[in-house]
Amino acid sequence: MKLYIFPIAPNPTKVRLYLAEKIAGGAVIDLPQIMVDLREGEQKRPEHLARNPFGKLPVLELDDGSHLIESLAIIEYLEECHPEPPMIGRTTLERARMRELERIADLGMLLQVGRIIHATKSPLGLPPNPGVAESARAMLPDALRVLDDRMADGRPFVAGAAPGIADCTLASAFQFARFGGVEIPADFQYLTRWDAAYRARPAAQQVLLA
Ligand SMILES: N[C@@H](CCC(=O)N[C@@H](CS)C(=O)NCC(=O)O)C(=O)O
Repeated sequence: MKLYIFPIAPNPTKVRLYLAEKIAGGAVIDLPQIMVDLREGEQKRPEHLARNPFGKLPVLELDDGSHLIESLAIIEYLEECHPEPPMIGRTTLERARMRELERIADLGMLLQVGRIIHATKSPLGLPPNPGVAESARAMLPDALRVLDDRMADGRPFVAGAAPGIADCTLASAFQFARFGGVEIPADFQYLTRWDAAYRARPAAQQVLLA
């Protein structure tokens, strides 16, 4: 298998954080990571479009030559191949909670941060779109409030006592926000604290650049 990625880009980053956490937790996963340079537009070249017709990252190339082209599907596939340590949860309810928080982090934060950045100063050179930036900025606090409230019980990770896929998505979103200058208000105190603690983890340090 091979994983096609680009550093900083949030969807590849959440898969890379997931892999770093699994490996730090003892899983043996030999998965070469190959860079497709988004700044050079390599994702739109025929060789990459053959992997993913949307021209996006990440892509997981399987040993039979077929591809998985959605970050969450890639993570769920890897998790089923390597169940230990569990990064989605052990019980039915734990898994539902983890997936719920991961979706809130992804749709409520990562996606909105991406919309703000690409609508203001897109690293991919997309044209500015003030209306999109404004609507994404208006949506962001709702998800941050829900996540902050959930973490107000003092849990060290987004869904509880152990790192999981919600942490990977959230850390990727925070990194992209820093990279793109999207400010996260400090009054989300539990999130702010989590961000500092999560970033200091050795697994996160291997992946995060900002
Ligand atoms: N839903 C997809 C989104 C993938 C995506 O938007 N990837 C971005 C990087 S974070 C990308 O490759 N953008 C390049 C482009 O749009 O040209 C996933 O979760 O994997």
